[in-house]
Amino acid sequence: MCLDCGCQLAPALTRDFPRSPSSETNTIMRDLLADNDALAQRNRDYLDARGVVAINLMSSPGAGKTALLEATAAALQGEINFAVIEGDLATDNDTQRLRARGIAAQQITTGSACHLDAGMVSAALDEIDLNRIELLFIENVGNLVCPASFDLGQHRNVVLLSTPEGDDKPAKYPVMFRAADILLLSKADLLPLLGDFDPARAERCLRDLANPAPVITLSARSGTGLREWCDWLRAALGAEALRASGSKTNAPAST
Ligand SMILES: Nc1nc2c(ncn2[C@@H]2O[C@H](COP(=O)(O)OP(=O)(O)OP(=O)(O)O)[C@@H](O)[C@H]2O)c(=O)[nH]1
Ligand SMILES: [Mg+2]
Repeated sequence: MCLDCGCQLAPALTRDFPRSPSSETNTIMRDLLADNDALAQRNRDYLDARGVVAINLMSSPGAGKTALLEATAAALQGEINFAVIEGDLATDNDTQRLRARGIAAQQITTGSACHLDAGMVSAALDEIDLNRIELLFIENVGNLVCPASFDLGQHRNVVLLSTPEGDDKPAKYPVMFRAADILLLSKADLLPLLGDFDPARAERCLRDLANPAPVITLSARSGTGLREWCDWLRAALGAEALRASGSKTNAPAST
C-alpha cells in the first residue's frame, strides 16, 4: 500500500464499493499534487536551461525498462549521451547493472513509496553532471498506477507493456496509458511462444482511450523495433531543441 500518495483513499469506481474521500482528504491530495507540480516545473526549467531532455519510463514491474536502457545505450553509443535516474523501492541493482555497462546512473530508493515524485528527482539531479548529457531517462518504480499521476519535470512519457502481461492492459489501467507519448510493446521475441498477445488489440485499447501515440513492437533481447525507438528519441530531442530555441517549456501531454 502506498503511504505517500494517498492512493488507498481514492474512490473506487464500482457500485459495490461506493467509497468517496472526505473533503479534507481531497484538499490534502490537491495540495500535495499542486506542490509536486510546482517542483516538477522547476525541474523542467532547470533541465531546459541545460539543454537536457528528460524521459519518464513507466511500466509494471519487470516489463523490461532497464533492459531497454541497456539496449538503447548500445544502439546510441557515440551519438547521444544519456544518464539514468533509477527508481525502486529497494536495492540499487538496476543502477549497478547500468554502471557496469558504462552508463551514468543515480539510484533513488523510495522505501515504501510506489512512485517517484518531483522532490526525489530534484535531489537526484544534483548528483548528475548534466553538462555531459543531452538525454536523461528517469526509470520510474514498476507500477501501472501511481507513477502516471506525478509529474517529475519530464518532457515525454514512455510506457512499456510487455507481451506476457496481456494485450488488454491499456483498457484496465487507463490513467497510465492515456499519459503515454509512446507505447512500447516489449519482449516481442516472446510473441510466438505466448500465442495470445495481439499487438493490434493492444493498440486498439490505446486508441479507445483517445491516445494517438505511436506504438512500437520491440524486443531489447532480439533488437526488433530498436531502430524505430531510437528514431523516436532523435525526433523528441529535435522537437525539444526547436521548442527551446523559440518558446516556453511544455509538460508532457497528460500528467
Ligand atoms: N524475453 C525477453 N526478456 C526480456 C526482455 N527485456 C527484458 N527481459 C527480461 O525481463 C526481466 C525484467 O527485465 P528488467 O529490464 O529488469 O525489467 P524492469 O522493467 O527494469 O524491472 P523493474 O525495474 O524491476 O520494474 C529480466 O529477466 C530480463 O532479462 C526482452 O526483450 N525479451
Ligand atoms: Mg528496472
